[in-house]
Amino acid sequence: MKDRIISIEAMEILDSRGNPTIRTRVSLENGVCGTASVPSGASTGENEALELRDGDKSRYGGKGVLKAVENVNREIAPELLGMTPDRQAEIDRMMLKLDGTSAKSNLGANAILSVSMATAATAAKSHNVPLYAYLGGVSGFRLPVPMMNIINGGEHADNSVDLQEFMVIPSGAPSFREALRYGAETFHALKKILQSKGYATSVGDEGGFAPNLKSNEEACEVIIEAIQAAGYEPGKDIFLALDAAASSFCNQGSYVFQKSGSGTKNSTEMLGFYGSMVEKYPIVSIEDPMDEHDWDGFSAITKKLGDKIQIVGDDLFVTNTDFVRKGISKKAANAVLIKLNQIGTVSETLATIQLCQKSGWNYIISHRSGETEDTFMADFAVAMAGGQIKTGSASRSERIAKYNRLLEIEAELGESAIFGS
Ligand code: 2PG
Ligand code: MG
Repeated sequence: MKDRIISIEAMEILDSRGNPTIRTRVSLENGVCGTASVPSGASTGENEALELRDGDKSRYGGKGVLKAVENVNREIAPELLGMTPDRQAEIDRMMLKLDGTSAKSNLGANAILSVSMATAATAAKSHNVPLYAYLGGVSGFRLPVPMMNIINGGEHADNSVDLQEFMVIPSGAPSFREALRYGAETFHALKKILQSKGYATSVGDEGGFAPNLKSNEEACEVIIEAIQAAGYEPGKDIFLALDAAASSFCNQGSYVFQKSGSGTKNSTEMLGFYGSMVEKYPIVSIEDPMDEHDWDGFSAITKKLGDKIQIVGDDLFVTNTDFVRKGISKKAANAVLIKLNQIGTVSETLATIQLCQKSGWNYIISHRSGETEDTFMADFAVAMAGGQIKTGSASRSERIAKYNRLLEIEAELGESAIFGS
């Protein structure tokens, strides 16, 4: 057979923050090859699969990934040579077995995921179909609504904003292409508004502005102003979403709004804070409103707001079926943020998505704050048909690459494309 894997080669590349990450190429006997690059988070959940770094301070401050590269080239590759790349489940299972730990701490989740994704990309090419069609089959035609993070705070920006992400969701648009335009026009209007108020318009890790605003409320206010200035109606054409990433400002059960200097809140006070934000602004989704250990806080906010808005677990669930199952039984959220590198294989990510589908929960395919030009996740979002993607603002090429790929897919699907959830 000519579609057997003849080589798997990894290399160290840089991500959008200038930190090392891993890219792997899978090559077949028939000349087809596919590559994939792995992203990296900053506000990571404690239970994420292990991202293997060299720890050698003389290179990249210890962040090199040469061990992970070697694990692909010397440990994983020899096991998989001769297989066909469309045996995704088997290939992923073999890597899990070879690693032998629940956190993928022997080989590194970055090493394993790079092979897992590159395998899928190569299989699609070998079958001569686009990646979204290979992964999604006949259901791969739903374009996601973009959740565009236009104000960055928390660990993603050096400013006075505590909450990590303020996003716009242009779900009133008729198509992905139009939604992207609504979002990009709002982003440009926001720039002018921030300039007129004397704020900086430099951008954070995900391409959103990172001004030194006076409060979290002011972030929503300026976004509402920008939506209107761009000619859209907040709460009809464009909605708001937050990712608090609350684990990043929680200290021993207290939520410390240190960056803005606006004091400390307990879980109940946080509930009041979100309640009033949702009353004041057209917020339709809040991610990680509480610390990842605060399961009761998550259940309380879901009870209070879960029938009106989406409550998303990111650090809480780390794309892991064990934690999502716990969340379902505790009614701790109603949606899951999906990040391939939190769990480390395509197959396990699919299992988490299938659990969401079975349980009637929403799911959002997400980038990481450290990204590359790889567009796997754009195809993956269309294939998984969940109708939502979170991949940053309307700037920085590593974010735009995903949006441009979605534009391409929408054009290719033509009238078969369906937009949104
Ligand atoms: C998040 C992500 C992506 P990071 O918290 O949702 O926006 O950030 O990759 O830093 O975990
Ligand atoms: Mg998050």
